Amino acid sequence: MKQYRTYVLRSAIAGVLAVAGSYAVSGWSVYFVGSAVNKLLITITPGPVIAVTLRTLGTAGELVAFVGAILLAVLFFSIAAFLGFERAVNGPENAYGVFIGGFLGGTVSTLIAYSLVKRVLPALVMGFVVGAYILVTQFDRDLSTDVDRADRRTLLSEIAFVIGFGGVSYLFGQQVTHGPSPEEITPVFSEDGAGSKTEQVAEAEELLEAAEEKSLDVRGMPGLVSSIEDFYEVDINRINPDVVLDNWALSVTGAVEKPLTVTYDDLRQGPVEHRFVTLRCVGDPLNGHKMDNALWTGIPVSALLSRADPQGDYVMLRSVDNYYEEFSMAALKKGFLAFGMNGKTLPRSHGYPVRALIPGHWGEINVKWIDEIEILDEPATGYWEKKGWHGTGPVNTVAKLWTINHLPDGRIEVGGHAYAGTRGIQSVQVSTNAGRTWDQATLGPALDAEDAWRQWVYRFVPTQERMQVTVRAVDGTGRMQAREEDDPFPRGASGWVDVTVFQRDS
Ligand SMILES: Nc1nc2c(c(=O)[nH]1)N[C@H]1C(S)=C(S)[C@@H](COP(=O)(O)O)O[C@H]1N2
Ligand SMILES: [Mo]
Repeated sequence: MKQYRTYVLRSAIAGVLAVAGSYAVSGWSVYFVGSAVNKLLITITPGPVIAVTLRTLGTAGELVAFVGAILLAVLFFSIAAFLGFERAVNGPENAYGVFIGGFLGGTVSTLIAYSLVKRVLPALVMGFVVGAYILVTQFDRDLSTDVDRADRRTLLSEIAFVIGFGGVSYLFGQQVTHGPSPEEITPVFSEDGAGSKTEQVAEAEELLEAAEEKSLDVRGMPGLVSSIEDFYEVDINRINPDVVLDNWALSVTGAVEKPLTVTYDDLRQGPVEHRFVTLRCVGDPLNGHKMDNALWTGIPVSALLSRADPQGDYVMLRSVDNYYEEFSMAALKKGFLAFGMNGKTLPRSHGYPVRALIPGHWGEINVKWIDEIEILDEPATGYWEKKGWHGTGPVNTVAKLWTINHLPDGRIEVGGHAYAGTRGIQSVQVSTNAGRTWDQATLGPALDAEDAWRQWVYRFVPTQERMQVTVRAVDGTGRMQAREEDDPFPRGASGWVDVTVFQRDS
């Protein structure tokens, strides 16, 4: 029975090899088995448990879940390998017996892998790794002896092999992960399409240039348009979906007269528009940076809706990452379906191939990787709302203080961005005496857009070593930014941004 321990250890080794092999071919993608198990865990764990874990452990919780998922994946394939070893050891004492063992371990592994990642090639690779390991270790086994010192030495060399294999797989996986992401460098309409389409790119570039010129020239201040790399990102999964266009379509379903499914190419037929749209996450801290603005290229949602003839007052947007958010039909009708960002193809991180943009609402209903627009008769509960958030409505008004400069003439220059969704920004006010008196900040030029932020700047002569600068915005309806302070959870941060500024850089 001493051999039993050897086979448990070898099974564990096979499990590690299988997961490493998966990383080698799939890299850091949804087809990596660790990611698939992670997703499975998220799906079967009750929402409240996830919510509590995330709130108590923060992103560390995500990491714990991810490491747990990888260990669980190793366990799955160890069990498959163990079945194979068991057959190889207890079956006929000849090459045929060994072969049966290898075949069994490999096949079970392939089936498990396929049921998890739903891709043939990565599944076959994992099955092959497990099967081959069983064959190689069992063929030169002296069937008559137990584990002795010599066998222990082979085990050590096998462990060394695992480490080597893991390292090589890691390198391969990194290659797969960090190969050039094609979308980020491809113009939203490439030149080999219909000739007129390059016009779209020219239009986008012109708009971006004009926006650049409108940006305030204040040292260190982010521009009116965020770059693709700097645009904040919030995802429910650690690894973003990697959508293959052949397997993707967008459907309008539910309470509609004419259910509809369109392909990527259909969508891009137009009517194509470019819109500046600002997004802000409901989880963004009062003076945080989960707020950005980009130029998006796409089509109005209404172009699709009119063809489907929807009958309900609510909608659930669904996505390939199992994300779903519900809100009103009225808001959806003004929405936009974007396949381009800043003149480029929409990058994977921001929802390739298509994302929703709903004017004036919190970021969460701007569903990325969208594949279904389900029209509902009755309200329902979205992903974040199940976890206690209320982030499907219009954004709160906010003025951020992001930039502080000490000018050569001794004055202090403060500035930032203000956003109130479709209400727009009427003014930004600054106080340097704890709110006793207020002054108007200078607003930067507005973009030609219904849902975009504004920049502001204010300069003052410091009268004290240390000064408290408070800033607040008034929205386009004349309403003052709410004064009561509140955390982002559950309805978005509120209060006025308050920053202490020192007279001199020290
Ligand atoms: N499919 C999907 N869509 C999603 C999310 C997600 O995790 N999955 N996150 C949402 C949240 S909470 C926000 S704030 C915005 C962020 O968009 P960005 O990552 O492009 O900035 O996307 C929303 N859309
Ligand atoms: Mo968000």
